[in-house]
Amino acid sequence: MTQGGGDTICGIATPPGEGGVGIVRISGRRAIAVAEKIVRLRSGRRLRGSLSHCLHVADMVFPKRTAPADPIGEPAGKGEEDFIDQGLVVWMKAPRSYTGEDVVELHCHGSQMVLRLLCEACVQAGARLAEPGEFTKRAFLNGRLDLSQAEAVLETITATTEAALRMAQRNLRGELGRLVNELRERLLVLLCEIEAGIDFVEEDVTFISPEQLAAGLEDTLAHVERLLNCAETGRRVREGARVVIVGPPNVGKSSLLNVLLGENRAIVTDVPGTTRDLIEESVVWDGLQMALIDTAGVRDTDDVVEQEGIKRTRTAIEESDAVILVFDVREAANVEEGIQGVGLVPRHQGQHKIVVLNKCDLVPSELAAEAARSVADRCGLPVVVTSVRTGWGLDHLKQAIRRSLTQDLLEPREAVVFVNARHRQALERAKTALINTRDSIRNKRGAEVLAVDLREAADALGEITGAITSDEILNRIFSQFCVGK
Ligand SMILES: Nc1nc2c(ncn2[C@@H]2O[C@H](COP(=O)(O)OP(=O)(O)OP(=O)(O)O)[C@@H](O)[C@H]2O)c(=O)[nH]1
Ligand SMILES: [Mg+2]
Repeated sequence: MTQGGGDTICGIATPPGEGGVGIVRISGRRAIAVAEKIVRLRSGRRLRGSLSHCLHVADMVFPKRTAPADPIGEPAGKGEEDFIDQGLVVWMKAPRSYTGEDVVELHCHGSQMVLRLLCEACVQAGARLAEPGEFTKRAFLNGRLDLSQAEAVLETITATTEAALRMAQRNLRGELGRLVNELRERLLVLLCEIEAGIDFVEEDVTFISPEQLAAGLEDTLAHVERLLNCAETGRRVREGARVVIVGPPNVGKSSLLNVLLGENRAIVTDVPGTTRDLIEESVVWDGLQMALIDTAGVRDTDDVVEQEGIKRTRTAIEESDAVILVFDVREAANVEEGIQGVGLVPRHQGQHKIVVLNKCDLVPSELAAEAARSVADRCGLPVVVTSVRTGWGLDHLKQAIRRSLTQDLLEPREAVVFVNARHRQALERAKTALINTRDSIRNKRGAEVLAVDLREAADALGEITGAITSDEILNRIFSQFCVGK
């Protein structure tokens, strides 16, 4: 499988700029031969004769350089080697390497000049400069990674929050690939049964009953839908979720924003209608990024500025991933009215909503607890009792927000894989094809028709892992990588 006919490639694996260490990577059938022209192990051994997967101290030199060698010293004598740097060298024998080919890494000082010269030396020694993502592409082509894992390499490199990183690493470990493969295998088994049925139609043998087929389809469809839900979580985690704080005037929305941000961002007064405009700030909680948005309290008003503020509140609600509905606990009886006042339907699915009953310091605790129970029963929404003044309930609220946005992403027991836009498209196609198959069974269409749709669903799933792929898909994915990856 490995060491195919392709060229031997080289590239700088570390980021541009100065650093402690810089790494040039070489991969391909001739990687060791190329490196042997450049590295001189201090042990005096040849690279090939030294241990694989171990670091060796080495000088790195130009194999042969024709141009005037040393601009500040003596010109190099005939056959004399130009010293580039000293460092460490590791070689990894195929197939136990990132790409599945022979790989050599030259660890030198983190200087762009040294790294450039080393690449130049590699090219002189017979390698060519790698294209973006070419190392990872080779890893995929050699079966070291499936396509979802290759994408997870990029997602890992570009993750900016802990939650994004964890999700990327689940995919890197192959979880998405495993889930998708299981579904695809199941569809292929069903397809086999149906196709066998087609072949033996004359002999009147039934291979799979329509009921069995329908049950298999339903189950697969449910899994595909679950993965599609992960896409939404994935987007929120990568881009940061939008959480909007709404409610009637003077209930403590701006106070809540300030305490959640840990800074006095919004003006707080006891005058109802203090906040007029949207106030947006981003925070990272436990590795999860989100934008918190404070809004103007919603009420009937003749004030044109306030009316505009309320209009903006409504737009912010429409664009949000989660809504925190804040009320004064003493007004708990009017919560439903208040929810309708901001234009929300309590039991409407899709957007996450949390009711906050604030200012609980102003009422006896049993009363607050009773109010929370009653609101939860009536509205069917999670309710958190808080006092921004004393800090009561704020940790609980943070947890509730986090949970609603991530479906427990940060708890390992409820694994959420990262479904990116490409996976989502493929899953949508699979879903449509599965629904078509289901309709065909219900309408008693022929096995040939079923087979076409099932095949389409299996192929769509195959695109996620790269079991089914095209140059176009591969180019699109790997061109997003940097050169040394
Ligand atoms: N006792 C008590 N007072 C609070 C609490 N939270 C906020 N307040 C007070 O309530 C008043 C209104 O607070 P804000 O945060 O400005 O309320 P708001 O909902 O943003 O009001 P608008 O911007 O006018 O819609 C201020 O005097 C706060 O100090 C709380 O938990 N307990
Ligand atoms: Mg306010």
